[in-house]
Amino acid sequence: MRKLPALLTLGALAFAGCGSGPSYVRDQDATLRLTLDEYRLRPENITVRAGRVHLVARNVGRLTHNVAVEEWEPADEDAEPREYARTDTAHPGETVSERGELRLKPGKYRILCTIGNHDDLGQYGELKVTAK
Ligand SMILES: [Cu+2]
Repeated sequence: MRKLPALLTLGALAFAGCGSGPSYVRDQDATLRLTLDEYRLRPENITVRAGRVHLVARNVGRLTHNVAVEEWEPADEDAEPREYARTDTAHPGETVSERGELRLKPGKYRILCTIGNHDDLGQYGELKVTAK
């Protein structure tokens, strides 16, 4: 009986450590809920079902931020990545959402802050859109 908690702990550790890639946070009700600060966007890896998607980004930092959804890799290396959506600029303490209607097909997308050089400073993440 006394071994049970230890086994459970080991099981949890094994589960947390398995898989080679990043772990993805699954959205709730097709809404990507993101938190922004200097210079991060959390969760960094998020997954959502294809179709209509909503962005809700809360700025908990001290500078202004936003969120854009771009294609992961432009087909043409020299081309600017296509942008699918962008939120308004969020001032500290504000929550913003997407402008217009955002619909995404299955695939991999980049989510990032387009303000200043925040993207270069690490304010980006990966969005995986799945068919189901
Ligand atoms: Cu930013």
